[in-house]
Amino acid sequence: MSNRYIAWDDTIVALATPPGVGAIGVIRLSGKRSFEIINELFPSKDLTKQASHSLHVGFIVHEGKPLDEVVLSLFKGPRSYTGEDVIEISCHGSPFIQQQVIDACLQSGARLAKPGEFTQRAFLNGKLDLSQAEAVADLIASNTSASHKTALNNIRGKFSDALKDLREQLIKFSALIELELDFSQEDVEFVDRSQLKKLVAEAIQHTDALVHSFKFGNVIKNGVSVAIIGKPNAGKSTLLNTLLNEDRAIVSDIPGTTRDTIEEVLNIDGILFRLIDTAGIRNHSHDVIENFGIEKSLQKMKQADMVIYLFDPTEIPYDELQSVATDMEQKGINYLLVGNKIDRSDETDMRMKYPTIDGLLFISAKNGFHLEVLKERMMDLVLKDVVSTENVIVTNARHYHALVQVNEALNDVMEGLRNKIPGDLLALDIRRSLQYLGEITGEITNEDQLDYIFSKFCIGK
Ligand SMILES: Nc1nc2c(ncn2[C@@H]2O[C@H](COP(=O)(O)OP(=O)(O)OP(=O)(O)O)[C@@H](O)[C@H]2O)c(=O)[nH]1
Ligand SMILES: [Mg+2]
Repeated sequence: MSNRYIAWDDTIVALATPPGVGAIGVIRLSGKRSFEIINELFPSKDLTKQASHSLHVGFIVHEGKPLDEVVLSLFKGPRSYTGEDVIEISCHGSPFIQQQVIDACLQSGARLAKPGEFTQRAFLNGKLDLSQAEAVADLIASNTSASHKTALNNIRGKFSDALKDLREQLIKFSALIELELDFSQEDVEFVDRSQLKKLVAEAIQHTDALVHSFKFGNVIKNGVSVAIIGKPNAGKSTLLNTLLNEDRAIVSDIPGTTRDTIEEVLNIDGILFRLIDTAGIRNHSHDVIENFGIEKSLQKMKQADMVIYLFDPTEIPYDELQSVATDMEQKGINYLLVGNKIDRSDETDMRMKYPTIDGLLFISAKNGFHLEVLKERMMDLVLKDVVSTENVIVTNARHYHALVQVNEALNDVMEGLRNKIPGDLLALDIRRSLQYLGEITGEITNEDQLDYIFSKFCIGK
């Protein structure tokens, strides 16, 4: 963490809580003149004489008019979120009062904060690294317990720690190479190449794991789309309703009931599954609308992260199910084969009907039998190819792309080591990987990139 703290000339102000009516609203100021500005509006006490990290109750008074009774929280820099002098004003939760307090601050010399400007200042003052700052944005946007947890982990710096370890590995490597370059005249190769190889192999493994975790990170952030596919009357809409615990889709014994796709979200253990009920697929239908629906079902099947193929085992012969499985396998689809309406037949008999098809699951969508097992299977499918790196998960696309570059550069180093290329060329690739790594934590970032990243925050953060 840096010891130099910058205090910007501009003192910024913004509402830190969501706009609208609430019990309280918090207005935040940060900058050189925070104390001076609020002191003018807060007649009860001289704030410049109060201790940092203290609370004060009193009225905000502007042009002789009391606006609201508030609680002030004082934070003197550098012991504050941004590293500057910060004051948080907790006022009553009416948008009208909040606007008046903000206006009073503006008239007294503050200016409105740009999106993410508080966090940007915190970053520039070394309070957070860039990946942590971005985690603040993720945390604010997170809507499941799983995404909340990863965002929190990232703020606590788990991700930065993982990157730091990686960086140390690379610096160690580059130091060894530079050492060899220094002595290159003497024509001795005293740096043990096998040791270098081991270092790079470790670093590659490290980045591989982080890169893989993005797939899961993305799942946590954006959810998993699950298309429920099958023939008319298989019970797809019934399954959707039972999973959601509500009568969302129309169910009837008339084949072809569902004409258009229906999407609803289901939260299983903190992961959002976007369930998509589709029109039943049959080979021949003379109904134009139904055909249109079927077309859409096939499209959804291709786009979904996961497909539940629901079938009535009393109606689907062995060969047909086998060819459905083969077809999805070939298309590279993640699928579950689920036999429905098992309340009407015998599970053992049905299993015997499909002797060589693995991973079959039998449920009753209508009475909820084995639905918990189905949910577990859905979860397993999500977690299938996740390589967990001590819970460090990459959720940010920018980090992911930079890590992919780091990985590529490292593979070039490895290739170079195998081909016994000279040390100065190896050093080049190593520097390239360090460069990309630095872009994640913000050690190496240009101003445009910074502005772009922080502009995606909302105002007041
Ligand atoms: N016995 C039994 N009947 C079921 C079960 N699940 C669904 N059904 C019945 O099967 C019929 C068709 O159910 P739907 O959920 O409408 O089937 P669907 O697959 O959505 O059909 P389409 O929208 O026409 O493609 C209805 O009469 C349901 O009550 C089950 O687990 N057991
Ligand atoms: Mg239906």
